[in-house]
Amino acid sequence: MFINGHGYLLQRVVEQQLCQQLNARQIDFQQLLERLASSVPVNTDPELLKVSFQAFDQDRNGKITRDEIRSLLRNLEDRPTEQDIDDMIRLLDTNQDGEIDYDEFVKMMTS
Ligand SMILES: [Ca+2]
Ligand SMILES: [Ca+2]
Repeated sequence: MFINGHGYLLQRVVEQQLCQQLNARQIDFQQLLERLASSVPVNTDPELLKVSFQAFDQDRNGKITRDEIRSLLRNLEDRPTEQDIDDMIRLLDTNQDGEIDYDEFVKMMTS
């Protein structure tokens, strides 16, 4: 199994995405992590949920595809395998249409 579960993985993605956004305001990664550590969990903050969904949905069509997940996770230090990506999609894609929409994403993050 890949790191400590998908919630943790998604949180890492959110951190990375927020870091990129905050870089423009001269906040470094260490400060960002401290800020995140002292703030509410990602899954209770609607703004963070939106940011994290948009981090995955790179073409902004409202659906996350396997390719989008793969290209985003490739940037993380803990590189997932194809099996990890399969597991993640299976977990998220509750209506099993092969893509993850915002409702499915939110349901997973807040459950
Ligand atoms: Ca998309
Ligand atoms: Ca779906």
